[in-house]
Amino acid sequence: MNDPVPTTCMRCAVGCGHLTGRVDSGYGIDGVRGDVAHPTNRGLACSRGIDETQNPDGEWLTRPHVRQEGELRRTTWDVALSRIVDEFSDALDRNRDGLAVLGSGQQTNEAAYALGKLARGGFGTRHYDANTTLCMASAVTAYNDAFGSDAPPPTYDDVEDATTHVVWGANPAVAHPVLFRWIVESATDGESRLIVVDPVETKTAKAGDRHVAPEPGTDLALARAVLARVIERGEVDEAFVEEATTGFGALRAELPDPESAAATAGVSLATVEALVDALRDPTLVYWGMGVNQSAQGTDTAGALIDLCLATGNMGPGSGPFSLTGQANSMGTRVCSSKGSWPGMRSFEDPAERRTIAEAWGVPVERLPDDPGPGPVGICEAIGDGPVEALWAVATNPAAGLPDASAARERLRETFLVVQDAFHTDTTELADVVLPAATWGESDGTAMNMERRISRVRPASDLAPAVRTDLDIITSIGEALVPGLFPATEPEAVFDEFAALTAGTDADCSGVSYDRLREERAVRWPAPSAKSAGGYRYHDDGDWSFRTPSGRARFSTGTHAGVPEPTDESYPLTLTTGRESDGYNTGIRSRDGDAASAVVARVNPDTVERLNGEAESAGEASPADEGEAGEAETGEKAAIAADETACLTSRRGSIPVRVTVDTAVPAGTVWLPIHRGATNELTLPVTDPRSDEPNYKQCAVALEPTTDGVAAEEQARTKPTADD
Ligand SMILES: Nc1nc2c(c(=O)[nH]1)N[C@H]1C(S)=C(S)[C@@H](COP(=O)(O)OP(=O)(O)OC[C@H]3O[C@@H](n4cnc5c(=O)[nH]c(N)nc54)[C@H](O)[C@@H]3O)O[C@H]1N2
Ligand SMILES: Nc1nc2c(c(=O)[nH]1)N[C@H]1C(S)=C(S)[C@@H](COP(=O)(O)OP(=O)(O)OC[C@H]3O[C@@H](n4cnc5c(=O)[nH]c(N)nc54)[C@H](O)[C@@H]3O)O[C@H]1N2
Ligand code: SF4
Ligand SMILES: [Mo]
Repeated sequence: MNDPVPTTCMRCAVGCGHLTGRVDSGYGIDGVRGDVAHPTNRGLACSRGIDETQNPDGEWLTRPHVRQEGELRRTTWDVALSRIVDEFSDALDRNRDGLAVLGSGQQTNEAAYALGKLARGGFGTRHYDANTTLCMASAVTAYNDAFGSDAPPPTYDDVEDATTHVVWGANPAVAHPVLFRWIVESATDGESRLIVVDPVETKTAKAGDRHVAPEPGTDLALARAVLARVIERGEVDEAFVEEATTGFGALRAELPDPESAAATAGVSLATVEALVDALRDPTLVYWGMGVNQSAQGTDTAGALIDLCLATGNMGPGSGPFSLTGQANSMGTRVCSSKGSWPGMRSFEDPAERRTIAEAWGVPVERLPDDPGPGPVGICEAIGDGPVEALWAVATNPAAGLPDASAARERLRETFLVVQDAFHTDTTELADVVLPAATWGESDGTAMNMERRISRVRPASDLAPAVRTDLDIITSIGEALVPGLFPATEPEAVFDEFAALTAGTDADCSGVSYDRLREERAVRWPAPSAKSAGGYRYHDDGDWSFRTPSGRARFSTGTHAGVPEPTDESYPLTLTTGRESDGYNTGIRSRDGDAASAVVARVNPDTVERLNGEAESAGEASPADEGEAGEAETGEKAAIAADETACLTSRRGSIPVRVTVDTAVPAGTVWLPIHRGATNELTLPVTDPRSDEPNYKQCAVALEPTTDGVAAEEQARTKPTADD
């Protein structure tokens, strides 16, 4: 590898430092490996992080396109940008909220900051959000509720010191491999242990000492059962609760009895006892999408924080540690003006709004005073609200949003600008497509899940018609809001952002590109050029949370049931998750299999039960009611391993290839999220506190077909309304 460039992996929020090789001539990168000098990973890296960075699948965008006479046609940047400027200014003239913007945790801080500045300070729209709301918003809301500030208190340094590791609704063996290695190393040390809470027996669960398998969507009941037993057994850390928290009495009064809550979760009391036992040792509670992506995601994340607070599992070697997903999802939280102003300043606080407006040189009335309805709500505001134009940057909502067919219909209705590095499900619907630089081509910074800022550096020149996100955003900004971007170079934009965070909880003002060159990565809060953050809220042995009382707050959420329970017509629960070799909507990892059916993992008992029921129903299996139920031979259709079947929810119907797998519990169907078809089935219900969708449970029916063609046909003809 000649002259390797130190950079940060942009595939997940572990935030490993990589060294990227330059090609001798032309564009592209030549080899990627872990950076031994990087303080986060010390040379470690995972194979997918490397493969997908150096050799992504996907069809690159190389030129701007505009839609003419119904077709996307190649064009010049001048034509594309002037079309955008005309349409955006028309939309803004009618209603500031008529222009919607969607950003991403896959942009650099510099691009995310600039996009937020333009959306909120330049356009003044409420309808701005990012794909990070599909991901981390419930954790963010729960942290703010509990601590008066976002982001996990612990850091990676605490992993080594923990004795109990509880991984709840996350599969880091697949999603965060390098972190998972540290967790396993710590959990196999002496008396240490790894407990995994997941309905599915995942790779992470298989590696654990105990697998707790609740019924899908009952985590809040389980967490409350554990807390109720902590109290009954006298395991509360009274001194910590007394000194550093509020609201324990109110929570206690709301707690269910442990037996009934455990029964709701489908978990034995012995399992609850084992969790109580384990929490007596220094414990890190990690969680992921199995918790956040729920209509009660905020309450469930809050209940995990409550468990840590009540058992005194706060402080080095312990605490609530949400596993951030996308590489720069944390950066989006700190700098993008999505749910809080830069530096995590409160959105609703008029004084903070004035500070930001002054710094940006815009009238304070232009800045919205609420952060808007989230990506699902923004999409619904096309048609049902004022949204006339939508600009999607580094996100693929046509595949990533729940109830994706309905979302696609709406996206078709609006003037849609898509800024991406690859052709996606969303570029297909776009009116203007802008080819952007991606991993290995951009300059800037990213923040990992433990608050560490690290440089992202290009190892390749840009292809001739490709431009960086920051360049595109500031160009559109300059045309529509002249003077908004006095600085357009990444380093100057970083400095502008960092200065705005001075004195805030997420103080990055002591971080500069020069410092990052020296140290590779620095954790915030870093108020001076020498300081860097560690465990939060715990200074010199005293607790100081960012709430008005200075104490952490318990929450009171109780389990309310899943939003779409199973019933006779839709008797199974669909859940969705990640695979090792797939990435989100699969744009960089779909290996030409778009035409094949999505693989659905199903327990063999489920298959047997469905076939048995169909047979004993005598007259017909459910599919026979459709047109393609019976083979021409007249044989009764049945669901079978490695055969195609039809998976239907109230939103839609797709062909799937059935894989029989005992890791998936009976009554559940598991689909990977990496294919566009998956979200045709999912439910657009969101957590009212965080706006995060309930991606992890909805009711579905699995029905046999006779062959793949029949399944396609059946999927298309199946009535999708609630019939
Ligand atoms: N290989 C790979 N790595 C990735 C990504 C990727 O796409 N591929 N994406 C990145 C991103 S953006 C993110 S957000 C992270 C996500 O990382 P994770 O949160 O680990 O991802 P998921 O697989 O979506 O969900 C985690 C687990 O939740 C479980 N689950 C489902 N329903 C329930 C439930 O009701 N209760 C409980 N307790 N668990 C449940 C699923 O079975 C699954 O194992 O991964 C990041 N890393
Ligand atoms: N059913 C179900 N749905 C889910 C989830 C689930 O668990 N289940 N998980 C949700 C989660 S956690 C997430 S994070 C979302 C992700 O949802 P999306 O944002 O819709 O999906 P991604 O595939 O991450 O899309 C990111 C896009 O950014 C582009 N890109 C990458 N780098 C750059 C860059 O530097 N510049 C530009 N302009 N473009 C770039 C990629 O090519 C890709 O098209 O999906 C959500 N959807
Ligand atoms: S663990 Fe995450 S950040 Fe590290 S190399 Fe793998 S994908 Fe990249
Ligand atoms: Mo995510």
